[in-house]
Amino acid sequence: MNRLHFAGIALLLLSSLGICAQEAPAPIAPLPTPHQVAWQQLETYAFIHFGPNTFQDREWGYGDAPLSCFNPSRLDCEQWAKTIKEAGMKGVILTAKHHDGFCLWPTKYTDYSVRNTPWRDGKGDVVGELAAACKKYGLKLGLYLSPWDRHQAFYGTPLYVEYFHAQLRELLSQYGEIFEVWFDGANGGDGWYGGAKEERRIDRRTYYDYPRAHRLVFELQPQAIIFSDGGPGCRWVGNERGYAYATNWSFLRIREVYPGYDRSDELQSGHPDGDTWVPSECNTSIRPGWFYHESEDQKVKSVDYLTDLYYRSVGHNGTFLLNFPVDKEGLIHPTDSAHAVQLYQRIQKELKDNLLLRGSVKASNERGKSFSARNLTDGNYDTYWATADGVTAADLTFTLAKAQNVNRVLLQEYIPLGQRVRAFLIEYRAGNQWLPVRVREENTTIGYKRIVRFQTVKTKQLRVRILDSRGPLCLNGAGVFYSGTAEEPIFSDDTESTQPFKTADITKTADGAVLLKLDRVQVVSSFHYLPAKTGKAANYEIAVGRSPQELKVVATGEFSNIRNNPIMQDIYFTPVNTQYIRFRATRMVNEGEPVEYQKIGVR
Ligand code: FUL
Repeated sequence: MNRLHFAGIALLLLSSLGICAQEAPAPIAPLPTPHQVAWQQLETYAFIHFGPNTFQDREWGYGDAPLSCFNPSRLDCEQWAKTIKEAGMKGVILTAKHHDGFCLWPTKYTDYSVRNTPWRDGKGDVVGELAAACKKYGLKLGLYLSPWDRHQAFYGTPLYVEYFHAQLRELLSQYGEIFEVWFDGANGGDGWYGGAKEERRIDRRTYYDYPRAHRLVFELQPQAIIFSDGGPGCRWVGNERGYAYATNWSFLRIREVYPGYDRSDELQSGHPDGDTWVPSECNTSIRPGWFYHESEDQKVKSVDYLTDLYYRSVGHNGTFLLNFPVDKEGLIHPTDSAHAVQLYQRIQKELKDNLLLRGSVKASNERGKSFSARNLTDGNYDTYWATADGVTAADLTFTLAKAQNVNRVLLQEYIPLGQRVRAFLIEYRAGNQWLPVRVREENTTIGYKRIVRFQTVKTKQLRVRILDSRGPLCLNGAGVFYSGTAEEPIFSDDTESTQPFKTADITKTADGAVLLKLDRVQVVSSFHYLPAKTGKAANYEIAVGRSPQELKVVATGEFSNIRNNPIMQDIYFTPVNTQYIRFRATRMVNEGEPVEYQKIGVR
């Protein structure tokens, strides 16, 4: 008997027994690779930013930091790994090379690396030490290799591209398995460039020869997910605040997106009509900056705030990449590690008890026995509830063991068959009627995981009404929870200090600078600027004086990374007695725009 015959007879037998051996629903493209599914299941992992910037109090090193500055006194990658593990995270991505070009591993290809620093007499290797710590603690390792390099004299020439690829090969062959390779899209143009100190423009789409770099990754580390604005493995979520929009498709029209994509807003919800599976990764730092600054020791994101981000990243069909700015000693700061571990405990507590495990789930449509709604709570990733072909809307009714407080619903689509759901609604039973639960966000997509928070209701029944989908429904997980508190904390996006600014009249000068006039001469020691959506300053000059005609420059510099991370910019200078403060943008992120601000002031 050949295989086909056997299958036919088996089917006949099963259907005569009343067990309809239904076929699985046809997949709907775009589809993830098995590596992308495994990557998405990691859910949370850590980022580490560390390098000369740590010692020079900078976010974007110019590429000229002396090698002697890199000398952490107690660097301990096991301390990082332990913290990350205790925070429930599954891996860590390290800035092997940031934009300043300094290499945290003893690369063959430049002198500008750990090899020529006083740290461990030049015998250290941060990448190697972290790889060993990850192995010991069961974490995955990922690496960030900045394409933009403000150090190398030959940046901008074809030689640099060879250099970049050679370093990539080195990193991918020396440190064991790599789960993610991070290609950053930022490029501010100017740099040290071997002393040339000039602005260099490259074509971000073509210069680095990404297709070749990708082939190298596929060859040496086939499981590695390649991050960039447009993937191909996973995409930037379009902000550095750590969240995706509630509506979040794991697709992109991949040919349109390139590193430094200017419609980054679209990355927050993906392209519903995208042709390629490129899921979102939500990255943010536990502090305002990516690198360590002592001045931010009091600005570590609170556990409440981080919890909110978890729900808006993992709970919005993304992964959560949380950065720890390792400090000058070479350690994760105790406040940062405490908050990260408490975040984990908090999530564990809020989503500990799936009330459905003591209740029941009924579906208004089932494709057949093997696709029953029971699969939603069996804990098996690969069994799922599915509806019959042509059925793209259905209700799931959840009955709990007793009436009780609830305020979270978790849903998971079986993404190996594609992302499908376009709209749903959650209702609860109140007496004889079904009422909608009160949510703060739209209920549209589900994807790998969607966690809906709503105002606490006491009920015995809930109903998820899936209203629209790209095909038959395929869901492999569902949960109902009570977070433990009926109160929803209130969140704001700002982590800046709430200390008031000095009262000032603010005007613009004829040449476009911003002039602040205080009511009298007084001591001023800092300037603060929260950029607006457009008109972002890239470089600044601050001048002070007792009259607008006689101003003296007290600070100049760069607002590193302001394009992607438009947070409050704080500039501190030697305190001066002054009445006038002039802020001039000496360079704009988008050339030609007048400078604009949301908030501006001095203290
Ligand atoms: C950005 C960079 O410019 C920042 O410095 C940081 O590395 C962040 C994660 O990505 O684009």
